[in-house]
Amino acid sequence: MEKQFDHEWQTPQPDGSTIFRTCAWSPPGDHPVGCGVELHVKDGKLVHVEGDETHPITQGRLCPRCLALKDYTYDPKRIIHPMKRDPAKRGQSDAWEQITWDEAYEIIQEKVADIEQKYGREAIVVYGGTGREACMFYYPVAFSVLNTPNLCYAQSGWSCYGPRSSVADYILGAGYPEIDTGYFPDRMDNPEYELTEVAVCWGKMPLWSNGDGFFGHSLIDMMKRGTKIICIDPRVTWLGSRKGNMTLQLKPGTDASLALGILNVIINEDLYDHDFVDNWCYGFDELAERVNEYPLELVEKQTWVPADQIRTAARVMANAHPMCILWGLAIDQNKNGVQAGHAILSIMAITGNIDVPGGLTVGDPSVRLGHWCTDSRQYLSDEIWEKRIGVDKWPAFAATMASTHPDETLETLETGIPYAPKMAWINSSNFVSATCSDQNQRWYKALLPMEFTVASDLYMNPTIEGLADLFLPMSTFAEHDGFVIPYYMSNNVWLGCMAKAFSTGDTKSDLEICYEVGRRVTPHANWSKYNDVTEWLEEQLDDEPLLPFTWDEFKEMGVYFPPMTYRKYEKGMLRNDGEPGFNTVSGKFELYSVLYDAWGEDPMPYYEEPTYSQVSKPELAEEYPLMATSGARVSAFFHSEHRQIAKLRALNPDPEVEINPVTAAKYGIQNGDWVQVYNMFGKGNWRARVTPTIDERTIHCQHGWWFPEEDGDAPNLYGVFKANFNLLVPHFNVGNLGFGCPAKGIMANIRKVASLEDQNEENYQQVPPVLIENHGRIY
Ligand SMILES: Nc1nc2c(c(=O)[nH]1)N[C@H]1C(S)=C(S)[C@@H](COP(=O)(O)OP(=O)(O)OC[C@H]3O[C@@H](n4cnc5c(=O)[nH]c(N)nc54)[C@H](O)[C@@H]3O)O[C@H]1N2
Ligand SMILES: Nc1nc2c(c(=O)[nH]1)N[C@H]1C(S)=C(S)[C@@H](COP(=O)(O)OP(=O)(O)OC[C@H]3O[C@@H](n4cnc5c(=O)[nH]c(N)nc54)[C@H](O)[C@@H]3O)O[C@H]1N2
Ligand SMILES: [Mo]
Repeated sequence: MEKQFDHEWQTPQPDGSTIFRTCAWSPPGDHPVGCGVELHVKDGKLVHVEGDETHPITQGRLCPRCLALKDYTYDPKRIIHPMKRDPAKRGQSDAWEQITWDEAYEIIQEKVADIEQKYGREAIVVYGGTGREACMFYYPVAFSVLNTPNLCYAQSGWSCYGPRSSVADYILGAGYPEIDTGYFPDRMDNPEYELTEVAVCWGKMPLWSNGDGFFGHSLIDMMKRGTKIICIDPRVTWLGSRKGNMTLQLKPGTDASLALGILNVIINEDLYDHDFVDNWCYGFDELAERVNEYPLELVEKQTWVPADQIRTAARVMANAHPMCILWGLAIDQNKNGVQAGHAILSIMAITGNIDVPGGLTVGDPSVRLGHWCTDSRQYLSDEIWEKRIGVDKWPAFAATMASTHPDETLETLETGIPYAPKMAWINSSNFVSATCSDQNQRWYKALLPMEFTVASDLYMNPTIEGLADLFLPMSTFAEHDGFVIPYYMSNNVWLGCMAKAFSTGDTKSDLEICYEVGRRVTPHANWSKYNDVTEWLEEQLDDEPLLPFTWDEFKEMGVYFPPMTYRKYEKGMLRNDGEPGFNTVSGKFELYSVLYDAWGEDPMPYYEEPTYSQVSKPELAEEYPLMATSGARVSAFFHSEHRQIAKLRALNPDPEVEINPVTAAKYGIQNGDWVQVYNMFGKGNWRARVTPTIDERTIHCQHGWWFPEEDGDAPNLYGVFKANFNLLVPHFNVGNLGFGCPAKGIMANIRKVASLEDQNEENYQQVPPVLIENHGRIY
């Protein structure tokens, strides 16, 4: 088929090198934004990286992580051969031994057979992290490769994307919706597209994060055409401070109250879209009643945002057409986040901005590339699927998430109830240590007794050093073939081709590992039927009528935009039965959730104060007078990745805590001083960045820190417990449906310390691995 725009896969150069054009996804770290890169390759080696100006979305722009790909690829610390280690020597960095892939596969085969025979395959748990390419394969790794129902994303309350996707599913009947930035080959110039008048970045900072497939700089393209931005954030960001834009600087964790306050203004000032509400919404009267419980004076008290600012923002949002809210991670990392998300989507619905040009696009369910991910479940019997850990207590969670419940998984590891996991497969997560878990030492201790642990990664990290017995070395996106699927198939507005440009060492992709291991250990599943992974890639395209091209043709195309249709709810394109409306129980957008009602949850959005705040715990207010938030993204790093790449580390050499100058002065802290941040759960040290962009009552800590330059042996494990915000975050601070955690809103205090090493008498280094007792369930 014809290409949709000018693209050349390979361009030979006069000096004998070749320029390859491909779409990036991690590894190394990135969400599926599919940034267009030009890889200059000579004699099979990467010599230079540029942005691809012919890429229709990124148009030549790249972040520093892609620009540092050469350093990342050839760093001597990168692991490019499989390695094994005696389980008795976990935590010893010099005990690894290089092996071949055949030996690695043999070990896996033998161990899986042994675990199966002794305990059953459900004793294997696969641990996966955020939306890298691996996340499209970790469900297959569990279901069709290892044939276990237990795939675990370990962050407490599945607090990333899972909550937002589930809310969208429950009340909108669709996958995670995102702002429309013109998903046509000619993008915003297409006559069907309309420019968003006002875009609201709500707990999301896309310029640094480019979350889940959305290229954040599209907002800059839109601002150049006239879009105005409202930021809802405890920190004033670059976007929020541009002329004509505005920031509502809220107290962390109070988003649901603010959203209800905004709804109050829109409904009581009659600023809503009557036509959309009358025809396509369910439960408006109940919502109108509920918002009256949130007068702006109360909302101001709860959120710290002045009432007149809330009123102004609500009016601007309601009067702008189209308007779109980009809702981010702060909605997930909040036990009240399901309600915040419900209220935010309700603002979009009643202002008539769902699935309209320039509004919030709803995924077209007929564009399905990526369905291999969930299809892999067919290879599990119903009997073994029933053994999925911890979901029986969380029916709402079980309805939308094909994984274990993270908090329950930790308790199962600790107690052996209902059965004891015995083998771990760590796939794309450095979770035990730096990032994707809370109360990290509990996870570390709970995983130490595994009989066998495999990890696949590109570099050594604290989790693998502390726990693994087998290391499978991975290829970067530039070193293998694959698809880039923004929004992980829930909203396939465009698709990217990842075409191999060169290779390094003995590295393999997640797909190649699935193929090789799957054929060996689960022959009844699909992997045995292909002769190589290219056949598998071909089949994915063959299966999709809306993707009329072969794998080889796709390489030459680079990017493909499937047909884009707006207002699909009017055309019968969203419901399984083909009728107009939304794919929900009521057939409408549910301002009142029928499902929540069935699950015993309040069917309407409501506000709940963070569990650990000065308001909820007045007795601790003096001891912990500040609200801490964490993990706002920076361009140098993707979570715990990239700390060993000198060029990137130079951009952000130390873990940082942002403190307002007034607060800093009160504590005698100067810019650049080391500061201990602590609360009743834990502590760590960060370097002060004193800045007026953060509220006086709030501090912000970076996440994901470890120090590849430090001693890797346990208990130090590359210093991973020295500046680790997740030690301050408890487990089981989830909402009624099983989602959320307080990583973006928890009480804490600060004190000046001498250095990173100055951790006080209860130094975590001296008493590992377990420092926090099991707090159990805290509601
Ligand atoms: N305090 C605090 N903590 C947070 C957050 C926060 O905001 N605040 N954010 C949380 C969120 S939203 C998330 S999603 C988690 C993320 O947490 P994780 O996903 O666990 O992120 P990393 O710690 O970077 O671990 C990923 C590992 O996978 C490797 N890797 C990269 N790409 C691939 C690949 O394609 N295949 C394989 N096999 N390996 C790969 C990397 O080298 C790295 O070692 O962190 C959470 N932690
Ligand atoms: N460079 C880089 N990009 C990344 C990642 C990375 O590690 N590095 N991680 C990826 C992952 S897994 C994810 S989930 C996304 C997340 O990306 P985003 O959804 O953009 O989330 P964050 O960057 O965590 O936070 C966004 C903003 O929320 C603000 N915020 C903090 N607390 C609150 C609160 O309580 N309420 C509100 N309204 N705002 C709050 C922060 O100050 C910050 O400016 O980024 C992805 N992209
Ligand atoms: Mo995430």
